[in-house]
Amino acid sequence: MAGEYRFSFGPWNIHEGADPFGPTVRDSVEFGKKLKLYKQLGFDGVQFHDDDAVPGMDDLSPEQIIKKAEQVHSMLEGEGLVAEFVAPRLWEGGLTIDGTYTSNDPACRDYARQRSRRMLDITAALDCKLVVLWLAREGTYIREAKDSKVAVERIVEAINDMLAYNPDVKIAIEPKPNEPMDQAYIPTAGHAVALSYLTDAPQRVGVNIETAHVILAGLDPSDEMGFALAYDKLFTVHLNDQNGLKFDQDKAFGSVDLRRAFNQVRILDQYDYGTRGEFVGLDVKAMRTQKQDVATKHLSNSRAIFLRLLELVRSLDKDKVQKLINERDYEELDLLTINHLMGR
Ligand code: XUL
Ligand code: MN
Repeated sequence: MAGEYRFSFGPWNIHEGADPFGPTVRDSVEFGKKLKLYKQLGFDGVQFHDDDAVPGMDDLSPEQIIKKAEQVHSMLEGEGLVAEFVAPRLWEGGLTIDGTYTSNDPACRDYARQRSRRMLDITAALDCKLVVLWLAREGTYIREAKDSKVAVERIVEAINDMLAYNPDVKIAIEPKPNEPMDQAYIPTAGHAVALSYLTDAPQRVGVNIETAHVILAGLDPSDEMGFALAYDKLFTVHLNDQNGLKFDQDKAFGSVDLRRAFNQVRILDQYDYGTRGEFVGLDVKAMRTQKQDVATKHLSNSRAIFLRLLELVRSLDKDKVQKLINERDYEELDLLTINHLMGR
């Protein structure tokens, strides 16, 4: 069964374990060494932030950026890997404190536009056709700080600029309702899909559904996936897990709520996710307590849980399920599902 789905993660998913209350607890793993781990762990795709590929890109010329990205592309080829997507890391710089595309300061908006174009140069150099936009700082801490109508128009304008600059890419918006902002402008799949129809090329703008982000919005991840699938806009996923409404945890897939994870795998498999080249993307973090030499288990475990759940999805007695739906006996369907998850 493994091999039917291709899996990806980002280099940031192997990390040093710092949190807002304490420093790093593990050594950094050099990028080249991380790449060597992908195949060993069962992964074929690399998710990139622009500066994962080209560190310090703000201090480099466009030509230097492209050259460096081409070198990274050769490294990927050497490992038999492909770049799944590139995302602009727009939330760390001094010019993006008050937002990027929605900043009130035109100089900051201009920086965001230029940086996004460089990100698209990197995408092309990596022979990659997908961009992910997590709109980290496009929101407010207080409602009075920005105009929410203008903010949406500015996001559309920025996306149109990207669509025109690199006509080969599709753009997947990764909705998240909060963190770092109090309120984000594009918090759910519904917002992202609606926004896509304001752009110049709606068919090229879709979504990346992340489990944890959906839970933070108080919604169900498999339903958000179904919504995006109904619009043919589920360009990729960020599977992980989340224990209630708190900070974004990025826990291993299925580690909190197996049934919720089962339903995500179920909707993906039911609608042939992956057959148009989509990756099963993870966005997971190792626990801070994890020691250096075993700090990739969250990745291999998430993949293994997905594949085990896939077996359960496919072995579920579909006739029985349909019969119970026909009879409207959802109590029995509940038990059937739980028993199935418990291996009975
Ligand atoms: C943030 C998040 C990001 C995006 C990529 O919560 O999930 O890592 O996935 O920018
Ligand atoms: Mn993510």
